[in-house]
Amino acid sequence: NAHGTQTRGSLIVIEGCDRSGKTTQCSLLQENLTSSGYSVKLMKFPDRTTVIGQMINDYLACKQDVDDHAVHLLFSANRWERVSMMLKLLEQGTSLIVDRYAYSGVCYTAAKRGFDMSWCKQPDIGLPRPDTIVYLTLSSEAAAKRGNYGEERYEQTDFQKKVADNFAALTEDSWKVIDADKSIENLQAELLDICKETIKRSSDQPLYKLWT
Ligand code: FDM
Repeated sequence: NAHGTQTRGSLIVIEGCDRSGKTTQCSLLQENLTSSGYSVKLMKFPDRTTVIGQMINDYLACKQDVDDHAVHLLFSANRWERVSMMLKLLEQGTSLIVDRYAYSGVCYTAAKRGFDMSWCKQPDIGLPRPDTIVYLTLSSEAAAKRGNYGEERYEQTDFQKKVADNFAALTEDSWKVIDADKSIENLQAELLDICKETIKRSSDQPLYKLWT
């Protein structure tokens, strides 16, 4: 900045249901921001590379059954085990583009019978609060045109509808809700603008804690 002091990076989260194009868009954001000279790191939750992430992966691949409460806590623990690294990077001025976060955690578990949003939020209270949350929406018709769901747990139409309803209920005013039913290039251009604006706006702002 103008005073030559180190400014922090931004925490930017991209959320959405399966097949909204999140992962493609996140990789493009990393490429485009990096080539424009920004310091950016891509992260994704669940992070399947850790021991906890391996347990989550086996659960999602239906290789292992885990109690619904326990797996919810594993997803949350998988975020907490990355917090110190995230804070360090942000402090060093690197912005993080995060593919799914606690909002997926809440919306997916709360789509199960017997779970409510308030219980689901508890273990993620206090995580670093994103500077921007983008929520990619896709109508069920537009989603159907993108082909079949994969083989993983949760990849069924009825369940995805409940997840989408939960996202709609969780959305706060500050969320940027974007219709993903457009070309990869047009969607990317919109997201790039949002990221650049966020990095500019939040560099001298404090980093808050989630749901506090
Ligand atoms: N998912 C993801 C959850 O159920 N809870 C969470 O906290 C997170 C981060 O895991 F169905 C679900 C969402 C999705 C599945 O995600 C795997 P990816 O993005 O397809 O790897």
